[in-house]
Amino acid sequence: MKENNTPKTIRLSEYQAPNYLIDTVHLDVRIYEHYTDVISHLAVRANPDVPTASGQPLELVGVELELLGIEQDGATLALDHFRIDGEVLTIKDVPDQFTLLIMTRIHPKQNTSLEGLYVSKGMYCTQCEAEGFRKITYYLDRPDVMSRFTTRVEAPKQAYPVLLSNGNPVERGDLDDGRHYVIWEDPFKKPCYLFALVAGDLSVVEDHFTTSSGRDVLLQLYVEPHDLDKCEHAMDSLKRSMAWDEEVYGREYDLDIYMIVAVSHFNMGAMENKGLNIFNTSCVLANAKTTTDMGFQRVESVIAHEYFHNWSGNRVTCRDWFQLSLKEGFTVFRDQQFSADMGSETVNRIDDVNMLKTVQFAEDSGPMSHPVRPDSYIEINNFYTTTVYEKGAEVVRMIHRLMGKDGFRKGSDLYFERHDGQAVTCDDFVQAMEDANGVDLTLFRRWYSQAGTPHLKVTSEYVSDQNQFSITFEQTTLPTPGQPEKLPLHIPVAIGLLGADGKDLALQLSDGTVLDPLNPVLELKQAKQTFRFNGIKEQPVASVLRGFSAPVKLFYEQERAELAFLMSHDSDGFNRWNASQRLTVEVLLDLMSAYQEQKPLYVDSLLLESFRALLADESLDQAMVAKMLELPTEQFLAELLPKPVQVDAIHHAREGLKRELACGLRQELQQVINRCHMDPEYHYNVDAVAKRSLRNVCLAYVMTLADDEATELCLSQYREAGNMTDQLAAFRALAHSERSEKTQVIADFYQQWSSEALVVDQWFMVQASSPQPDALDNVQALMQHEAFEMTSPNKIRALIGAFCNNNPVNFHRLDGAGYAFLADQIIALNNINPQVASRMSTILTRWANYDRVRADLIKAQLTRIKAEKLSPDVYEIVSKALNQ
Ligand code: B3K
Ligand code: ZN
Repeated sequence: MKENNTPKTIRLSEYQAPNYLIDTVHLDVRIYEHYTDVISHLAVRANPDVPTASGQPLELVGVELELLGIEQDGATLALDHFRIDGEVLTIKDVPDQFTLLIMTRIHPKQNTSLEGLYVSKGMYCTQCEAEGFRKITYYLDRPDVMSRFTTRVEAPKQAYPVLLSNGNPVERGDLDDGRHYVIWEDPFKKPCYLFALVAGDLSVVEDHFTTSSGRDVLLQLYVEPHDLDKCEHAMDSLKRSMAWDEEVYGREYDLDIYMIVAVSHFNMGAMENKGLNIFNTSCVLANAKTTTDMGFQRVESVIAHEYFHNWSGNRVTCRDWFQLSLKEGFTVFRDQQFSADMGSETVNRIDDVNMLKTVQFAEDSGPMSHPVRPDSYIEINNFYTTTVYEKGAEVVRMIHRLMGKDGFRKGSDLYFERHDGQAVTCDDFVQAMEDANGVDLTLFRRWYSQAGTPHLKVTSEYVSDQNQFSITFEQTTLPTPGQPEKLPLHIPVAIGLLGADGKDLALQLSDGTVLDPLNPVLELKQAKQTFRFNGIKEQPVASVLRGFSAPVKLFYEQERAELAFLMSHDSDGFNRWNASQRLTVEVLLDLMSAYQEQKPLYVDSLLLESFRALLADESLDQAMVAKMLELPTEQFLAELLPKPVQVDAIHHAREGLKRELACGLRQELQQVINRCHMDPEYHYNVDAVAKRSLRNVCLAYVMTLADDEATELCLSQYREAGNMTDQLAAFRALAHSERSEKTQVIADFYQQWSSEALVVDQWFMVQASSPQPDALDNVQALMQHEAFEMTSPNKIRALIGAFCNNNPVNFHRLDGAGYAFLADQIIALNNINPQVASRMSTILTRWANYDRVRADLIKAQLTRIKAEKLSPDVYEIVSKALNQ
């Protein structure tokens, strides 16, 4: 663990190009029972682009390494020629060009940080992004140093028959003492964060892909033998991703082999190492029996995401870590486009926007708020955030909207061609878009540097005697840490005006501009702007920010009747759904007031009847109907509604609304359940997924009544389901109820699935998110369960993460027990896995959103954590949380 004596802030403004470059690296990694030796051969030269580089000392970084020896140009380096200060190895008096040989010893089996080289269930694997390579050897661990790597991996053959690294295998052989080796050569130069190595006893599934230019690529998926039946979907997703990137972006794969390895202990979803992706098992393994539809979707999108990085990230990489969104924002956008093309565009958009509004908006209004391109950090791992990823993707999406599909493609072609093999900046990306399209995006660039979610206040007016509809936008962004003043942004607002028949009216501005009927967009560039539409012969209903065309908070008052109208007529699927959400929120606000005033709950019949119509109409997109019926989550409402968050009122209003709707629509819900009957065979396609999601949304409603009939329905679905989507939906509905049958079902589910780690994660998650008052006691008891492991990020997320993130009413208990529980876990995890500990601690950064009592309780826990000896990861989050 790194210690935080004086955690240093790294600043973008202090970026300097490296004094030295490393042209080639040969790594010799020798795995022994108790330690691993790493012998690194480097070809180093002074950076010709830095005039002052020559004669400077060479400074390499290394963490937790035992240095066994160094040679420069073949001669052992005398002790007075180098020194080690903390993490820096400085070598004095180096020539302009020389070789270095560095021998180090590391202890992967003791590495629980899951960064660098570590062991997961007996298998050696690496995670080097962002700065894990320094835990393997001394190096210039920064992304603007790109080198050609060869890697020799050596290990006992019986225990580790599979030895992998980046690129192509060029040599293999047996050695004495039952050891063997393989040499890998990666022809592409890369930064060390893309280095990977695997040694283990793994089974492999193989396939092939022929690229557009006719090259054959061997595809390999390495898993534990027990998981061989869960590889098909990932392999299929990979082939579809490869074909899609050729078709949509003109990007072809460049090596002869593409390997994916599934690892159970992994901090994130997956890692795009060149030619050797390493995946969390949760993002690669899937089959009908063990994986929900949501799990299938996740596998498809993460497989695509990592594959797309081969161009957006690997061939063109980041100059420094402040530019992280250059590869992450762009690649998330690309995987979102891919998922939209594979399934339902609208449903994908709804899910992505929901997540953005719940998680990213919260981050952007708290103490960790930072621009898409941050200005500073203490620990870069803390900046793999939803702002860098998801808001970054929204920024790219806005460019896509402004350039249009073809213009965007011209821009991306130029970007890839111009910067292939380079480490570049977000600015270079925007520049390529500008140059390819002959446009000026100067103002638009502010999206990269300005933090915070813009508020967009909209007012409109219809003047009937002039046939004119005018709409006024006012944008403001609240101050964020380090940025007290905010400037107006360039905001594309997609818009439609609906006539009384529900059809879109033709849009012509008062200056004569006719908006493109296929993509009508207003471009805001000032703090306040009014647009006037002429020739509007009737009072229209405006549909604003269609497709969520910009990541802003929209404030536009519309009557409930208008929302109901949009809900059934808007030609934009996203806004149709959004109208139903807005109407639902209005009704929830009624119920929250009733709860607070202890009055009986009354549900506006407009919502009830709209839902009745949705349930009855089989001609509608059934996936959309399911989405519209899903109530906004408590976390979404906590972010959306005025502060302090009314934790209990939100919970009781939402539960009350579910029950009232279930009561009022019982018959219709039952009819949908009958109509969407369970299929004996599982198929993963748009229609089948839609049908299951609609059935299960209805099942959850019915079970809120928890009567005998509903319970029997759930029990029979639980028993008869032939796939995890249906089984888990029934399991969740029962486990979250007050019915006594649940005890048996919870025990039964574990018994059935105890040998499937990913299903056990679901089992933990369902119990951790139960709204019943015994949830925290159960979570605490489950921490002692045989399947729980404090060294497994998946288990921590499933139990501790699910309780603290997805169970607001229990986590925010007024006695503070939820907060104390989380703080205990953060303190324990700080020593085991700082990255995971730091992720968990972000939950406590939101104290300012809560009432005095809760805020004080959270702050007390933050203070308790801060008194510990902390990793820089946790230190950065906790200190920023306390200093807001
Ligand atoms: N690039 C990796 C994330 C690495 C996280 C380092 N803490 C996965 C991805 O975004 O594809
Ligand atoms: Zn990524």
